[in-house]
Amino acid sequence: MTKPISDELIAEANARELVALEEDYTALGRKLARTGIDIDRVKDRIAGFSVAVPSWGAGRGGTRFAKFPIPGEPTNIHEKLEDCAVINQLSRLTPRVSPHFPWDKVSDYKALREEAADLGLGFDAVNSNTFQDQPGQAQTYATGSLSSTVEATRAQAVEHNIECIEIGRQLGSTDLTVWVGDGTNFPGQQDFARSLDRYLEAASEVYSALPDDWRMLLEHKMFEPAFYSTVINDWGSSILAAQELGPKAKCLVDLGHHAPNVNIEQIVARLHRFGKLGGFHFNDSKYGDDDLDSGSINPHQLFLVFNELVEAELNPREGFKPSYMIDQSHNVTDPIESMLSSAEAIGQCFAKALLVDRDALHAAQEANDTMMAFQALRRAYNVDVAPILAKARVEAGGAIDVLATYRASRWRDRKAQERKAVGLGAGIV
Ligand code: PSV
Ligand code: MN
Ligand code: MN
Repeated sequence: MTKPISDELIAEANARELVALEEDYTALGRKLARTGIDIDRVKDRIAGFSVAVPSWGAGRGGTRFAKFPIPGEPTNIHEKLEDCAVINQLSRLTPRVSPHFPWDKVSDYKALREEAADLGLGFDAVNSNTFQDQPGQAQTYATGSLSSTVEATRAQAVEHNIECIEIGRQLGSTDLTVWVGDGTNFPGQQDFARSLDRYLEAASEVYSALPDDWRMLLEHKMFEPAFYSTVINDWGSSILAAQELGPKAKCLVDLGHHAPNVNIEQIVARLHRFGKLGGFHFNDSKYGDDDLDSGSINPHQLFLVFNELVEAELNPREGFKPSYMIDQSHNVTDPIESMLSSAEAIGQCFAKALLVDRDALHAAQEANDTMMAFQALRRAYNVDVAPILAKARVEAGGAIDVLATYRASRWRDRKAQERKAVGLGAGIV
C-alpha cells in the first residue's frame, strides 16, 4: 500500500502529544464514568464511524466571480485521490471518495479502483452531472435535464445517469446521487405539475437501471442556479418523488440546501420516520448554499442532526443506512486542511450525540420537563470530546494533531514542485 505521508513523521509528531493525550483521555474517562458512560465504548463507535470526501472538494473551489488556485493543488482525479489519501491517513475518518461525472472521467475505471485501493481508499456514491453542458454534448441543459420539455434532452440525462451507475459498478459504489439544477427563474416559465411529471418519468427510467443492492439518493435544493423555483425544491418534493420511485430511492439532505433557519434536524427525523433518509452532504451555511466548512458556522445544528441520527439508530426503520459525505467548496483554505477540520467537526458532533443521556432525555420529554430535556442535550454538547477522537485516530495509525502533522509533512509544498499549475478563472461550485 502506498502511504502519502511517512509513518515515521506521524509517529514523531504523535510522540510529542501522547502524554498530554493520555492525561486528557483519562480525565475525560473519569468524568464520563461518573454519569455511567464508558469512554472506550464511545471511542469504539468513533473508530467505526466514517464520512466520504468529495473528489471535487480536493481542489480549490471558487465562486462565480473568481477562483484563486494554490500551488500544488490537484488537477485530475489521480492527484485528487492522493490528497484524499492524505486526509484519511491523518484523520482515519475518511476512507471513501465520492466521485462526480464527467468531472472524474477516466478511460479505465478498474485501474482507478485499484489505484484508490492502493492508497487505502474506496469509492462512495457516484454523483451525476446534468447541470452543466459538456463539450460535444448533443442537447443543452440550459432549460432543464430530467424535467426538460425536450424529449431528447431528458433521454440524454437518463443515459448519463445510467452511465454513472455503470461506472459506479466498476468502482464498487452502491449509491447514485442525483441532483438536478432544473427549475425556473420567472413565474409562469414552466408548469409546476408538468415539470415534476416529466422529472418523475425520466427518474423512473434511471431507477429501473439500478442494480438490486443500489440506492438512488435524491438531493433537493430550493434555489440556484434556478432562482424562482426548482423541480426538487425541498424535502417534501424529495420524499414524494422517492416514494413514487420505489424503495431504493431515498432522500439526501445537503445541509446548505434549505431556506434560512429551517429546522433541518426535524427534517432528518421526518425522513427517517418514513424510511426515506438516505444520506447527507455535510457543509455549513450562513446565507444559502455557501458550502462552508462543516461546523464552522453552526456546530450546534450539526450536533442536533447527529442527535436525531442516534435516536434513529435506536428506532431503526427499514433500510436505515445513511450515507455520510462532505460537500464543501474551499475557496480560501488548503482543501486538505478544510476537510481534516471538517471531518473532525463531524466526528465530534457524532461523539457528543452518543453522550446524550437518552433515559434522562426521554423521561423529561414524557414528563414535559422542558428544562431538563434541554439540559440532557446541553450537558452532552458542552463536553470537549476532542481526546476521544484523537485517541481513536492514534490507535488507528492517524495523527493526534492532524493539522500540525499535515503542515510538518510539507505535502502541499512538495506537490507544488511536482504538479502542474492550475489556470486562473471563474470557479465552479
Ligand atoms: C449542488 O449545489 C450540490 O450540492 C450537489 O451536490 C452537486 O452535485 C454539488 O453541489 C457539486 O458541486
Ligand atoms: Mn450537495
Ligand atoms: Mn450545494
